[in-house]
Amino acid sequence: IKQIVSDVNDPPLGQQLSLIPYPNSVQRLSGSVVIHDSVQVVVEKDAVDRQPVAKEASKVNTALQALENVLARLNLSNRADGSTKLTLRMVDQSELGDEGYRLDIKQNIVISANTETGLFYGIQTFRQLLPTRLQSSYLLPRVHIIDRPTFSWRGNMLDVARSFLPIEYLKAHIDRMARFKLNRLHIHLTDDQGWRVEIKGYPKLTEIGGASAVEGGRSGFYSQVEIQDLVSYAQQRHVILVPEVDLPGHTQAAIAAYNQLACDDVTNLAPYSGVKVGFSKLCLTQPEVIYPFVKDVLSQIAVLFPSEYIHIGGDEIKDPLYPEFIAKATRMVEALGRTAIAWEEGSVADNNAGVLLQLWNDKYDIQPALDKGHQLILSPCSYSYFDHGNFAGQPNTYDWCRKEGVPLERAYQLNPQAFMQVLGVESAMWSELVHTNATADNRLWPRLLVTAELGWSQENTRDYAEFLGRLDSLMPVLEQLNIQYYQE
Ligand code: TNX
Repeated sequence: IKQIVSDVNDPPLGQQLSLIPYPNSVQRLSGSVVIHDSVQVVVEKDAVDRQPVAKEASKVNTALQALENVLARLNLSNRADGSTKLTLRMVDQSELGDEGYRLDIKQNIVISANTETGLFYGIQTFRQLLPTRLQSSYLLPRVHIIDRPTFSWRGNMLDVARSFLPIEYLKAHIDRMARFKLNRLHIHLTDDQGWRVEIKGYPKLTEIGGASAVEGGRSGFYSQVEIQDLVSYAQQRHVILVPEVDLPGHTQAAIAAYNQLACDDVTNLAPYSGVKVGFSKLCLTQPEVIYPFVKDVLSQIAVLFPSEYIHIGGDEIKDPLYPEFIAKATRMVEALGRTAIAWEEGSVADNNAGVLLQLWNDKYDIQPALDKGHQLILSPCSYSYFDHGNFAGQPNTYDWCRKEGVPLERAYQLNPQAFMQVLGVESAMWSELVHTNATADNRLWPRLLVTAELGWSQENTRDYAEFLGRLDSLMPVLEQLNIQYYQE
């Protein structure tokens, strides 16, 4: 009994439940509910017609799968005579939005949502209320939770160009993100040091561009088949993959593969493995050479990544024709039926207001972009750059943006609600100095839980001391996910 009681996520009333991100509204009732060895899972169509409808199951597939996974890991069977009834209920309640849910734990358990995504997130919350270890029965606190995200964009960027990350790592990462309701994985696919995605008709991009990496980093590339597989893996976990092809700068890997993409007077055509930025560019005075290339690449990227967004980069380059290039590239993306994203520098171009701008430099003047009506993705480096140290002077980290690094508490101090026209938040892990899976884990976790909370939770539920307490209780979840997180 003692064992069971000590493991239950049921802190004293008045203290927050151990949940990250913290829900909008948590109403706790006294007492708890016990789940014995089995539950009875029921899928219902809506609040009016409370008949179990088997055919509706097809609409909640990913949620059901997630739930079955939770139950299986705890050795709970799903049986028609299960002692606790667990209902997934599709409802029509506008206050829950596209991703929100309601979780009621009383005698029985009901998760309601308007969408499959909402049900999926309700299950993630339910899961955090359960222990990770096997027990003979499970105690749950009695609660009513009503929850929906503050921001639609709750993202993380991985730079696979400087140093490659294997597809298995990306899959594990998607699983880890989904557990904390993160929903955008931005993959920085190309840069000076490598080109990581197969493009038909341009075999040298991956033969040559895929074979290089930053010194000490990993080379490699994803085939189109692998990307398709990854996309469906992410879809099942309600994560949207956001591909970035960094243009027109940060293109040495493409130039090393196809020399004609550089201007004729450029003599440095070799693959690059250093860490400098801002030295390479497509030859903007040769539109007849570069635009067909850009169009081919973006068109194939659009087919490979069916999601709404394509990121065209646009950072760190000086060229008089830069604004024109960005305007053209964002319109190409729009012609493909997608929303274009550019790093903040892209605001100088004559873009449509629908282009999203990703803010990265804390000191950037965003007013002109706001005036033009652009929505922002917030990645201000002094809070959100996870290639910076977990502490000042951490080996193999950058500190150009903030010499004290980006400790957990600093990351938590970003207040996205203080900005206008914000779509959401995204932390970025550049990989000039991140060459192994273990190092990636160390840079990403637990800081990514901050991103999850900033993107989801309301300002009035956020409290760093409480967050630390919740984090402490959720450490077994990080262990269960085999995360080699940074430990103070
Ligand atoms: C700046 S932020 C870059 C990257 C580097 C990063 C290192 C941005 C859009 N560009 O190319 O990897 O700093 O922290």
